[in-house]
Amino acid sequence: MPHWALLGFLLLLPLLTVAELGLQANRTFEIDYEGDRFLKDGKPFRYISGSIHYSRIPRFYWKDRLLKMRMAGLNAIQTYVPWNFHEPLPGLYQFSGDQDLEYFLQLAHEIGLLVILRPGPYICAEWDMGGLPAWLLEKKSIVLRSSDLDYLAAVEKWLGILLPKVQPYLYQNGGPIITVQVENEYGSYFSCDYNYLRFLLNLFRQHLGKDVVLFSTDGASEEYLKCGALQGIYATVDFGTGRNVTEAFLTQRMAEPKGPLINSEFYTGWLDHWGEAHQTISTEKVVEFLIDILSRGANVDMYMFIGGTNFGYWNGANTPYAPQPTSYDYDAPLSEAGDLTEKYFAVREVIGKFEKLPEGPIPPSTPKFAYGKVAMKQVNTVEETLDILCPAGPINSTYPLTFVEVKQYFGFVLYRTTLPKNCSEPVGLSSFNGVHDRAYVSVNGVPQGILERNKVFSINITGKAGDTLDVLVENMGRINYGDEINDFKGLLSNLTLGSVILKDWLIFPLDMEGALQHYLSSSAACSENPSSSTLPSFYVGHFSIPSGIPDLPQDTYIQFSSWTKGQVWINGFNLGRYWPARGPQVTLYVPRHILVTSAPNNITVLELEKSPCSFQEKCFVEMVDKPVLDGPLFSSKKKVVSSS
Ligand code: NDJ
Repeated sequence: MPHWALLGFLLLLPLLTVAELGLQANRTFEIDYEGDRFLKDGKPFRYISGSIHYSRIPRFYWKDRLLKMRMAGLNAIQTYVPWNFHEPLPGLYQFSGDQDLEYFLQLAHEIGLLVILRPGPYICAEWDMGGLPAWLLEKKSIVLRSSDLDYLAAVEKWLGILLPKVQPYLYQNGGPIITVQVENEYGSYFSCDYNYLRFLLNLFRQHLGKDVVLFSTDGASEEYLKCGALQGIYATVDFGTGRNVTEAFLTQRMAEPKGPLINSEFYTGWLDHWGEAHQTISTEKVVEFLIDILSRGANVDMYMFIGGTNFGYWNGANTPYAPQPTSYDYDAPLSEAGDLTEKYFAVREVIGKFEKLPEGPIPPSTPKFAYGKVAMKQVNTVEETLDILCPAGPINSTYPLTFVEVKQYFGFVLYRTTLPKNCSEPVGLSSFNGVHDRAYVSVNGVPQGILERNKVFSINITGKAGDTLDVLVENMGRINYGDEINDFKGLLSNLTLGSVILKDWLIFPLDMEGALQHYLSSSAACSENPSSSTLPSFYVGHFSIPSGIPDLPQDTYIQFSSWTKGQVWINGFNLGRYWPARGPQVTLYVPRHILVTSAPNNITVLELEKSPCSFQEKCFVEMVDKPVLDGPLFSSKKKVVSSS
């Protein structure tokens, strides 16, 4: 049986139970300070790892991606655990399906990959609020990532759930986890609170025992290590192709004069923002630096080896406020969709110079299928759907409340009031930059314009006294890096009309998934009198998987030519945000496991600005077989960035 087939066969076997993992004794993984290396079962060991975030890949594809990583010659993977992915509400824990961390760890183990686990609690990662749950902000003045007592209490409770789950998967206990990171780039954060790090260290030791190697990661400069490194936690650094490798490792040596050299994040690509050119790093640079790092006997994790997708609302943002798009392709060796790239083969070849590569074929890229154009119909505006979107009815408040105050953490909230005076001539509606993050404004169902955080603070509106003013506010993703991670959403300050403060709001927290169920279960009759295609509205379309073509359904990409900005679901699965009008991302990845062959597939689109649909024209989305992450608004091809 070829090696590849054997791997497949092994994967069909029931995965090891926690108890069985525990039976494998006498396994050790430790730091050899004298030898500047790790020892695994007493023998010198160096890891060549790749980052994969299970939260960005559907469970359906975990095995495929992990096998490709193993076949690249990696002996380890590195992954974050995003707290907010597992505890969406205080005390509500989710660890099944796409959130089944233990299954992911077992798979890695079966495939022969060790695991470097990064449970945070803060992770950064271009992930909403760096993985911290937004409900922490219910205490308005909370100092996150510090010894703030409420923060510590929440962390203690969470890690008390998480760490006992991963403890059986430690290498010493028969599992794949060789090292565990404490916090993430803590030295980049303002609070510099050693008591907080000591608190975490104690918690990790209490739950994971004394033997596991705990480490920290910081940018490779003395300044970062000052607040990020702590005695008892092994200090590592991260750097990309913009750095001098010797100098970068010397900074690690300032904190750790002896022990293994480790680059915990060697950047194979870089992150994107809406409205900026797609970032790439050339294969040549990656190869040159990887050879340099490995030649020194250093340990390395390639960040990312596969980036995956910010499905739903999971993207984060940088400052000044710049949200990241849905794709987290990262220009990594495996594409967002798990395809083998030129970079993959080049990296594999480099690894092959240092380690024996596993034998057998590499799993192929998954085929993509262009299902073609799908006709879309406007069904209702958001305003027309309020009964379904907000069945409990609105909250009354003299002044606007934030998302957290109405316990809506993601998506959209509609703020409604009436105009206190006639505005027959245009009057300024001003937000004082209190709109987080984007507000779609209408008066009596007539679109007036868009307010946007850090960009558009005021628009002119017209209407009559007593008219309904609707302000639909979108949360575009919370800041994940830097000192402003307490990122409240909604209307954070009053809106004024001319010099008058607007009061007496009706606040509708919107349950989009509820509306989805409605559009999935009903035949979604079009509204009798479809309103303007420039009001935030739902659109629905259906497509069937062609019969007679083998191996369908296959993965695809959904393209929004002439659409502007919104959110899209297929068969109820929230694929994420589209915004071709700002770019650079133009298509969204559609994994095949969400498609069905037994019935037409339902596409529901929430277009927030302007759709191409009108009474006369037909409008479409299109299912294509190639991704476009570097849209036409940005001409620069293959821009090489220097990362820290
Ligand atoms: O540890 C961080 C990781 O989670 C380090 N990074 C990564 C970039 O992908 C990722 O967030 C940094 N991000 S330093 C900040 C970038 C600011 C533009």
